[in-house]
Amino acid sequence: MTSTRRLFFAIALPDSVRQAIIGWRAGQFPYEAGRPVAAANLHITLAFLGEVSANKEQALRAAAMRLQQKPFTLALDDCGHWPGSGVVWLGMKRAPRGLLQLAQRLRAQAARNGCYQSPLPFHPHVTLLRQARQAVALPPGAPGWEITVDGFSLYASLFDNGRTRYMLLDSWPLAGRRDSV
Ligand code: 2AM
Repeated sequence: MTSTRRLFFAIALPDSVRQAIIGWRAGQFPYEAGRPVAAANLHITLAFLGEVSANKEQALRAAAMRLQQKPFTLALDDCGHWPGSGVVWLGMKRAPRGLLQLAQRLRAQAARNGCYQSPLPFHPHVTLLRQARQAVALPPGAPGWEITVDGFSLYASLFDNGRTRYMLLDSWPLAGRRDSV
């Protein structure tokens, strides 16, 4: 039997932004609203790959290395709730083209390599709370933290001691002059 691991491509958030987000979150949502995602786990998923074999992982890494795209900026200025999946999220009122392009390319490569890709539209977000199945009073927006995205990463999702942990496996830079939001 070949071993697999649960992988996804994502954008890491700078430590300062993650700290600012958890401070803001603590003031916005009551304890009972949902289970807060640990600061270390805050990220924006670009492509979820599912359970991937070592061979397939190699092919996906090679594709990631070949990908050419300029850096871009994004602003986390929106907040919402998906009661069905129990997720309270931070997102963008207007996702930059660079972000949509990067996700689209990674998702196309993933599909080509046999990783199932959801037909639902891509909605880039940072998951803030899980198990939020009841109505949640949402703030009208979010502070609009601005992030320059000059790379993307491959993570493994691990479950140990009853906790989900994301392990950074590799990162690739985006090169060239930055696109504006
Ligand atoms: P979520 O935060 O909205 O739940 C690791 O699990 C990352 O992959 C998370 O960002 C998670 O999104 C995302 N993810 C997990 N399962 C997924 C799926 N079936 N389709 C798309 N994204 C998924």
